[in-house]
Amino acid sequence: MTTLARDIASWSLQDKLVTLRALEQKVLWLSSWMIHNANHLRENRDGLKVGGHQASSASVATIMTALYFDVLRPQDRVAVKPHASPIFHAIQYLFGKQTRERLERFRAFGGAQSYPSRTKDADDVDFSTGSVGLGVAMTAFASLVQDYVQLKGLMREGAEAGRMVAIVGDAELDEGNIHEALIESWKHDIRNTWWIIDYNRQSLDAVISDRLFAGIESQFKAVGWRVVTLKYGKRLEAAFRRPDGAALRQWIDDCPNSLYSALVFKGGRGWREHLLRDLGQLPGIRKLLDEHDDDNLATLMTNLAGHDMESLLEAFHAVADDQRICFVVYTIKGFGLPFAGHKDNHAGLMNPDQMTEFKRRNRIADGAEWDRFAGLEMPAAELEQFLGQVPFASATSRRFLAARVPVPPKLPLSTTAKMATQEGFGRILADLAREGGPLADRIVTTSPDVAVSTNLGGWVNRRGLFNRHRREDVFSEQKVVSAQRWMMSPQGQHIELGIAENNLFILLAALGLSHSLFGVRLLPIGTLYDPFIMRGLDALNYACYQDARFLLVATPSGITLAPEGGAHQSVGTPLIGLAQDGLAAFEPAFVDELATIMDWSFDYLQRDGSAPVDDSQWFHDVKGGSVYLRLSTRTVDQPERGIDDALRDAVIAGGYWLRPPAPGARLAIVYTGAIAPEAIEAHRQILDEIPGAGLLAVTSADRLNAGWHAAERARQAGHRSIAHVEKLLAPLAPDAGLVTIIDGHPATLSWLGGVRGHRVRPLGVEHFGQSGDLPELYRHYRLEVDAILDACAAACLG
Ligand SMILES: Cc1ncc(C[n+]2csc(CCOP(=O)(O)OP(=O)(O)O)c2C)c(N)n1
Ligand SMILES: [Mg+2]
Repeated sequence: MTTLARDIASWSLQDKLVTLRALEQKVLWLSSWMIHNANHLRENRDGLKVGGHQASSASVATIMTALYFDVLRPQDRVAVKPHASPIFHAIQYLFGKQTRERLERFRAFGGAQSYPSRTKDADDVDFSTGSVGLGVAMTAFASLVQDYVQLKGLMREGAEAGRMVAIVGDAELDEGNIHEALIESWKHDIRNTWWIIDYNRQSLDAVISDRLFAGIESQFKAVGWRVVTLKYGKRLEAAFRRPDGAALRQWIDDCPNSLYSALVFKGGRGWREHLLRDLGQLPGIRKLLDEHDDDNLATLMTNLAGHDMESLLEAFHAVADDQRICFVVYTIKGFGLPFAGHKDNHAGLMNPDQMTEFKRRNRIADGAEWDRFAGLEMPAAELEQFLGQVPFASATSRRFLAARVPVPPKLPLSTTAKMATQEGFGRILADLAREGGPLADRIVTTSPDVAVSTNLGGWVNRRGLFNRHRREDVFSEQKVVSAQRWMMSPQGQHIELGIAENNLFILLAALGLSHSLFGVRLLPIGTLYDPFIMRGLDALNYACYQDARFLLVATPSGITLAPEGGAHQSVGTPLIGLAQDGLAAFEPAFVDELATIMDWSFDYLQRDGSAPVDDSQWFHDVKGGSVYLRLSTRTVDQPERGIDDALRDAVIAGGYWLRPPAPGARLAIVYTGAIAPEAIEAHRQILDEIPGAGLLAVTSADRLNAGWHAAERARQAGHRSIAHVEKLLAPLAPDAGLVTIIDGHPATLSWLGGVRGHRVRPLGVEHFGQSGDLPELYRHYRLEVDAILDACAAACLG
């Protein structure tokens, strides 16, 4: 290449192609070497497999080179298929945004992550991936959120809408959550979304059935996606234009996936043998075979569009509109590596001999393995010049900081003497909607078809449904009386989803990252029935893993939903609340507690996840996180009281004495949530026999537990620290008994015995499935007053 102009905008296509091919070669080298180094050259102290996916990475080396070094703009956001993580890190390394040390420590502590991670990687991952399918859907919902903030005029001045791009493994399309998201993409008419399918026709175990893709293409089209299929590269296209080329095209089109893959692996001789046998009678084909030696024939026959830089650039740059697009890009798993096309190559690694050969082919000298430009034909200075002007890398930072939304010291609260926490939640939001203000304006609610039945109706009536397109509520236009007014517009603040809990959690992930992705702080609230958390649990975990911030309101819950049916009872969710990192779980019994918790949550959601934290501190209390409220439809008597600062702090720390124990008391009843009336009544009765017995209200087993662990860790590090739960239990006699009770798994509270060595009689639900009314169910599951009294007797007997 001649000396190039300084401004790459004026480069010819040919110069750009030469440069991009060089970078592609380097990206493939670095990704392969990174994995090789981790598996073969680094000390392995535990004998465990390190792994990494050389073949899956090679499959997208060309696509990702085209995207990152030419097509993408800084405002674009990408979900990279999980097992192409090495390619992503190699690209960032070439941009100077990833260190050599972290590449050397790929999959090691503190090194580049196995799968791209927003929170654990240092090189600007947009969307974490790992659990296949979730990152793909994330791009569609991120685009919806971009529309939400843009149409409300909240984006930064001059900010342009980005494209949300997913690089998708073809087997990811087997994940149901993708199809759930597709339906939502149609309903919300999502735009600016590209799903680029790495169609290597291989999954982990197998070669994919040939018939699959025809179906998938029609599915995309049915929900308004443009499907762009990129099958053959320029060389093959040229061969098809030669005499008898049409027959060659037909032959490849008809070639079963598994045969094509096998021939890719076998190489030139294999191709020749089959082509001679099937098309040898055609003079054009014979001529073509004569002109190509085995290596050239293999190169020609594997010239799929996904490995042809020119075809890819042409297709990506041809897009001039914002319609959602699915690119089906034909690729070869392991392209350019010795196990290309082999059906067992998913976890395959080049052995040291193969690596030596690969290194020789890449013209890399010993010691130059990590060099950014070693072995490339282009001068390093020209490559640097190019890299310095790549549009995607031009932004200094692609992560934004959004101003905090001020949270009032108290939320509006209009309680009645008897109320359920679910009803209280609905009222608080409806009051917020009516009173307005900055907090109300940044709340966005969403629900998978249970907005009304989780008491969001009042809020939605006032704030409306969000949609890019304005749609009147036909019932209201027709003057049909209804409690719900469902007007849709870009101003609306409720995003209605179909019944798909995966979508709920992935949308919450996208809404809950709006501050970082788009510089606009949103306070997302998602509602669903508590048992269906399990339906979307992986997606919930995914949202938390990315440090998205949202309030999850799950109601009704437990067996207390009673006649609504055994199938809807949730037993294990309190344990999910206890165990899920990044999610502070609460289960208030009373509405004033709920209001206190919600008020705190709006602040907690906005705490800075990147804030430094030391040994003396409680990790999530500093960094903030998301919040899960487990609520109930059971109406209970509300206490007449004001919540002062001390009570507020205790509710947030996880518990307070509703009836304080006498010093040295031998017994305490500890309850959580809607079972409060039984605990209160049992406590009243037990006072005759044990006058000093206490009644402990646990608003958050999760926060009590986390605070306890935090205090213990701080002490181990030499700091003075006493946990809230330790202070709470301090007045009790050392051999006191605790009777714990929750409408959920008893292990949620039974750990309290470990705090000071108290004996515990845990009550709760272990089996589920019966429906009935509350007295029947509480008797059946032994949550009624008598069961508590029996447990108290047992606890006192020791
Ligand atoms: C939810 C989930 N299930 C299983 C896996 C394990 N897994 C990782 S990659 C993969 C197959 C990927 O095939 P494909 O998407 O076609 O990618 P390719 O390796 O062909 O590029 C599987 C099953 C996973 N990461 N996530
Ligand atoms: Mg595949």
